[in-house]
Amino acid sequence: MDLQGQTVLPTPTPRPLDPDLLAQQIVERLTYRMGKNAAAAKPHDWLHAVIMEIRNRVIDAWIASTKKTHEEKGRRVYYLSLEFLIGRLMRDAASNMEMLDAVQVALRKLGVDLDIIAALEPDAALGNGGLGRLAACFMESMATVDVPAYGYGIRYVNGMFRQEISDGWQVELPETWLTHGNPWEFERREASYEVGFGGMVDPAEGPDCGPHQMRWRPGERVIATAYDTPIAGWRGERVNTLRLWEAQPIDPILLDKFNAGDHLGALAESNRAEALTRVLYPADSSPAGQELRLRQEYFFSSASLQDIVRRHVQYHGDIRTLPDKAAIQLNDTHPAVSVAELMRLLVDDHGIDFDEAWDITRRTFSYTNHTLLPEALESWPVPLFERLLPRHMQIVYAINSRLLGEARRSGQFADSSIGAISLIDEGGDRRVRMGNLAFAGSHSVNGVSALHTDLMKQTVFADLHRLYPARINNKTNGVTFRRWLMQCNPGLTGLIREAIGDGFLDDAEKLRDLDRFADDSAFREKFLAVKRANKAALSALLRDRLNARLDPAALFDIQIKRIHEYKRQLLNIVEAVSLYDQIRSHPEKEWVPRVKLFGGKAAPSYHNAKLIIKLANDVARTVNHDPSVQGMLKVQFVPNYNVSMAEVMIPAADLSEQISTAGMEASGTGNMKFAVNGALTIGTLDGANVEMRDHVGEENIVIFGLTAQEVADRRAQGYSPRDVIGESRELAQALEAIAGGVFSPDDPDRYKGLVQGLYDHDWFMVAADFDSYSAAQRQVDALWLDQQLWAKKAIHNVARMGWFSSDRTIREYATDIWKIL
Ligand code: 26V
Repeated sequence: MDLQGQTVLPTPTPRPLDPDLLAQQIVERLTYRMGKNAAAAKPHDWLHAVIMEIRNRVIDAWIASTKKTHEEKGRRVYYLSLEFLIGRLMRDAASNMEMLDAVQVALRKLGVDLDIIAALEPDAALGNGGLGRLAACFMESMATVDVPAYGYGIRYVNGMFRQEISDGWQVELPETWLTHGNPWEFERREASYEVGFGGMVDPAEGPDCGPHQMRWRPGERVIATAYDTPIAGWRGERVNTLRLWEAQPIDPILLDKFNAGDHLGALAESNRAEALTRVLYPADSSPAGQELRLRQEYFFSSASLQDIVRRHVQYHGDIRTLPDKAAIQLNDTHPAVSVAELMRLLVDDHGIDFDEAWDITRRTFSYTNHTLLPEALESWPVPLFERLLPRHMQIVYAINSRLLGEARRSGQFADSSIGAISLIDEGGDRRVRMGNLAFAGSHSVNGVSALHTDLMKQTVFADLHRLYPARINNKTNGVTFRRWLMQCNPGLTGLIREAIGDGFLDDAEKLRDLDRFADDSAFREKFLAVKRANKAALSALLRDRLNARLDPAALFDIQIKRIHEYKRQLLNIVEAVSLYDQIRSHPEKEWVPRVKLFGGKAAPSYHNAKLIIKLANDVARTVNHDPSVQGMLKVQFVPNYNVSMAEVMIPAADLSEQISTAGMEASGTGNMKFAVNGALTIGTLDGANVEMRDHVGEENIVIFGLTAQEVADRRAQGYSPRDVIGESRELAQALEAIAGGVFSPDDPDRYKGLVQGLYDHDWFMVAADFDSYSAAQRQVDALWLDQQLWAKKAIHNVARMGWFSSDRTIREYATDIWKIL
């Protein structure tokens, strides 16, 4: 008790970081908590024991951060995302808690190799690609720059599928990341909410009920239970919470149904609830099975909004002050139904007048758009939306009538053009446009690179932008340099520290100091040696896993990302085929030895993407078995590309392939990771490549191809790929070889359709950009022959990429959108 008679709880004492003590704690953990004899412990046991010790420190800082957040009573950020592509957490947590060295030494004393046990930790792969990985980088950066933030998402039992390559084809297998338990998560049974679906809506009755107030009686209900994972920022200054929801049946033992003898009914209900959080949806899944996706979106939106509102009322009392205390960021439109859900909570549960609720809602939400691809813009058939969410459908209509009224009053829209603003797409079957709902319900709408933001204003949101010209803003993506430089590339990090000191660890912009070392030949040699060692490490890994033989002296040319036609892996493969052809025709020339690596997953239903994987493997088999190009060209597809594989491949890259059709890649973030690890970029003027060129200097990046404007113009003029192919002998030959079965003798027609698509329409402008790309590749070869010049350019890349730290991005969100820094 203290003097005021209050209970004083002991605060946890800071844990000293003595490797001997740490070793002792790890052994004690193993022995007394896990019941294992250290002498007989398996690597998995060591991993678990080490994570528990790291976790202890994270928890101390977590509790302190939570306390600080409560005391400050300021605004909190809520980052709603259907995807968090985290990868492994152990090294990240240990490094951010500044205990990585101590852990390594402690384990060495115990005869355990940190790298070996670290490799056993499964990737948390709760995302498809860039959007999910950005959410993970943002979580780490928010903790680092001291933003009190909660991430909200779904705890998928099966995250991103595991990709196997069988006879060159992609095979999808379930990823079972929770098999050995997840030591990073804490189940919070006290944080549970009911989420409803379907049923009926009646007017609310009572003396205090407003005209818009309704009573929703869902036909079906499930429980959302929270699982919290602590996310530690750099130097452990702040630890934020990632809260993922699991779906459970409302009555876990379904007593009523069981007692009534309806055992199958009980099972069906519990399966139905649990199915909600069983799998992550692939990025391009077909409309069939879409109902489950909308259920997932509403499930996690509703649970998160209920949690946010409950917390607000508990700490601040008055729900009307929500916008002052909560900033909710919608990561793409997947959580857009949250706009209608908050309206429902305000109007129906809190009895707030509709117009006031609308004002509160818009001041609370902001929305980030991550793609302009028309097929990726979410919309839901009105009948489905209405059946699943009858109350939300009414709210959408009510919002829409206000929105259209505002548009009409502005006098800017003819009756014929006002339809573009509507929340309902009336062309064909009626659909709810989630992008328009997110836009209308937010005070800020941002794109993820300067080019993408401009295109948003000109295309998808042109009309809404006219109505609300101040709403769209740009926040160019970034990546966390802790994971994507310090942890994945300790060799380069050590070299940079030797050269310019430790300042860049806390402020990525300080990497600038490295610029002058580009002219220091001794430094260049060391820089090249680090790259060479990283290439040797990747080669060793791929030799173990795939029996691949790669020469670390060759130029490592890497394209790793989701397989999609707009990303143009096909352009890269066709160019490789052309190069193969040229080497065979001119063996006497001095060719630059190249290793071309590909990695990435295709959505299971995406036919052409899967065919492109097969083509990469077919080309690899042919090229790698041809003695006439031995030592000059090698092609390898790396199966099951994921965050952990990226952490090995990116530090080993000489050349980074960022070759999307201009105007189609919203930003890209792999492009940034490669450049900061000293790869040169070959790329189009698309997404963040444009800004990378501005930062690293145009002499330090290889740009080719049509600009976004030129792509649009060519399409408008009526682009004829057949003519373009006719004029490029190299392209025509490569395409003939592929279509003619040179790489698929077992099935000569396999690629006929794929190649025919290039002749017929070539929507992604592979043919239009081929010659320019091929010339750019020869320019890369020429540069490679001057290793000193190559190193100089690569060093300039590392030195000038500091701006692309996600700390900078998050500071911009915090200042401009969330108004908290
Ligand atoms: C979704 C779909 C669904 C339907 C079929 C085609 C398709 C293609 C792409 C997508 C992805 C949509 C959202 C997304 O992941 N965007 C990515 O977000 C990253 C972070 O901002 C950004 O760097 C990437 O350029 C962008 O593609």
